[in-house]
This record gives sequence, structure tokens and C-alpha cells, in this order.
Amino acid sequence: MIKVATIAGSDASGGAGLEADLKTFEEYGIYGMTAVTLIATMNPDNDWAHGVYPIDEATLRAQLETIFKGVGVDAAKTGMLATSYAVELSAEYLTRYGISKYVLDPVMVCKGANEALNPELNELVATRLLPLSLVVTPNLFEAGQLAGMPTPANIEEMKKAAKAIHKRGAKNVFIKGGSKLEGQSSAVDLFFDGKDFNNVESAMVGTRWTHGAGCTTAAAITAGLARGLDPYESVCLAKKFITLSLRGSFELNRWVGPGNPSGWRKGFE
Ligand code: PXL
Repeated sequence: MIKVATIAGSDASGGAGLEADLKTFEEYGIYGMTAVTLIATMNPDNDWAHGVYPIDEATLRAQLETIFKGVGVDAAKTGMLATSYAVELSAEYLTRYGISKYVLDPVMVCKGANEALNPELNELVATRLLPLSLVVTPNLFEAGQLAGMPTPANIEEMKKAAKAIHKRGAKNVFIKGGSKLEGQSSAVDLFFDGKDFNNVESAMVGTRWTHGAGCTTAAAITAGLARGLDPYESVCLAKKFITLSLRGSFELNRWVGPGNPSGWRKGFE
């Protein structure tokens, strides 16, 4: 059995975080394990305001021992980390257990917000985790932050950011432009392996229910790598996976709706 780990937050509403990761791993036919870094809650009495409850350091370390020492993994991803010790512990275990197939989802914002949750932490993520990553999966805002540039708004600016992020140590950079780019009629992401740029495109999916799309994409890339695909193949398959997931997206309540990772099995074409 192929085994993967996600070091990520739990989303009580079920659409993002490690819940999205596990659903995605299941679709790829691989076995998922979780080291929970935080629990995210949403308040229905206060316009779905997010609460973040970090898991303490000893409990996080005990989970990492279970997974990396006790079982072993073929690939790993990190998602929302929330504390400096979660960043340091992730780096420690990825290094100690020589995890080469590591996907860094540098989660800095939840959808709708455009200010970094924790700006000091972003620099620590860049210095400690970018150099360990085989693929890093920023959205436009996160790409700007990691590159030390304003948020990219078009393909040329994405290329500049990708180069800067590659220089900081990521082996492959996948910037998700998606529906947010200037002057594009399709959903365009950019892949950079340090040499060549490739646009990874799909038809735009007209939905506002995109909760968990970033987590699902990074989990699908991790799963592809674990199954033996190379980084570019993993990214291309993940793009198909997330597109079909978004075609099956649905409203959960008036604030939020997730994609549906079983979309590719159900054929939401
Ligand atoms: O989509 C970003 C994200 C990641 N991880 C967790 C989350 C969210 C957004 O809500 O709750 C745990």
C-alpha cells in the first residue's frame, strides 16, 4: 500500500484542511495519515468568522512519531501550520526521514481574506520548508509573499514570482492563477521546474463554492508523486482532478461550499 502523510489543520466544516486531503488520497487509492496542527472552526452566529485552535507541540510531535517513525511514508504534504513549532517540527521530520516527495502548500489566507494570517510565520516557512519541497503550490497572494513581490496579476508577473521562489529553494513551483488572472478566459496556472515554464489550463468552472480547492490540489499532487508520477505529470493530473471536483461543488450553507473530490469518479464533466 502506498502511504502518505498530511501535516495540516482540521476544518470542522469538512471541506478544506486535512479532511480535503484524506478524501483526495482515498480517490487516488492510497493510504493517508494525519498530523493535526490546529483545529479551525467557523462561527454561525458571527458571519462564519474563523477560529484557530493550535494543537500543542508535544501532541504534534507524538503524531509525527506515530507516522514517520512508526509507519513510514512515500510522500508528504504540509498545509496550515499556524505556529512556529509546527514549521520547525515539519522540517525536522521531513529531514530526518529523508522525505523527497514533499509538497508545500504555503497556506497563508483562507478564502475571502487577503491579509496574511500570520506574516512572521511566512518567512519561517520560506526559509525552513521551501528548500525541502519538491513542489510548492502558492496561490497568487502567497506567491507574491514568498517572492517578496506584489501579488502577481498576470502570467508575466507569475513567471517572475516563480523564478524568485525557485531561487529560494523549491525544486518545482506551481502558482495557481485559476480564475483570478487579468485577461484570461480559462483557468490558468503556471508550472516552473527551474528551466521551463508551462501553462496548465482548464476551462473556467463557474462556481462560488470553491472551499478547499487549494488543499485538494496540493493533496492530489502529493498523491500523484506518491504513485510514481513526476512533478509535472502530478500537477497536470491534479489540475484535472480539481476541475472535476469544482464541477461537482455544492452549497453547504449560505457562507460556504466545498468542491467534491469524488468528482472525477462521478464524471462531473
Ligand atoms: O483553505 C485553506 C484552509 C486550510 N486548512 C484549514 C482550513 C482552511 C480554510 O478554511 O480551515 C484547516
